[in-house]
Amino acid sequence: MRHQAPTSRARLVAVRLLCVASLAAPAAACSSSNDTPDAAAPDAGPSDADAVGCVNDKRADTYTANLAKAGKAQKVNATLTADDPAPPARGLNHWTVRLTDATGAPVTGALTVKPYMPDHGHPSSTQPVVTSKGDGTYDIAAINLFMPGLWQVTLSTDGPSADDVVYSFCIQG
Ligand SMILES: [Cu+2]
Repeated sequence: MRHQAPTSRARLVAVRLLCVASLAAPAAACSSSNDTPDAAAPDAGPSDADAVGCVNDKRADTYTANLAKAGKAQKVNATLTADDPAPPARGLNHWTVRLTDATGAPVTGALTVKPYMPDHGHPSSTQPVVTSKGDGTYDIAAINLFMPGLWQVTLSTDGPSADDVVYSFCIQG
């Protein structure tokens, strides 16, 4: 039995719906689908789900298609226009992002992508391969989210639009 705080139910339901939609995903990637969000017991602390899946972690973004994030410096806005698998999952992920500056113009400069697990204090084992399309979109291949837990994928631009955009996802086992 896993106990969910009421405020986490919407996210859990979203996760379950996404899992249902991802019929090709391994069953292990959808381990939360057997949870019982209507459990009546109060949430007295970290739950089983927190320990194994970070599904209640408020640092994690709630996944949607075309998920938009603003940079820390408010100089860049990012949209995750495509991601395979969707939502991001354990293993190799392939993203397309679109970057615009504060005026809405496309950002076309160099982009560095760094996956990192803040709770474990380590980066990914390999560097993603970033290709600028020259129109504000970037192809980001081989984002290796190799273990379950919270991952932060930081997109760093340089030049006049230097900024860091952080996507955070709870990756299931
Ligand atoms: Cu780790």
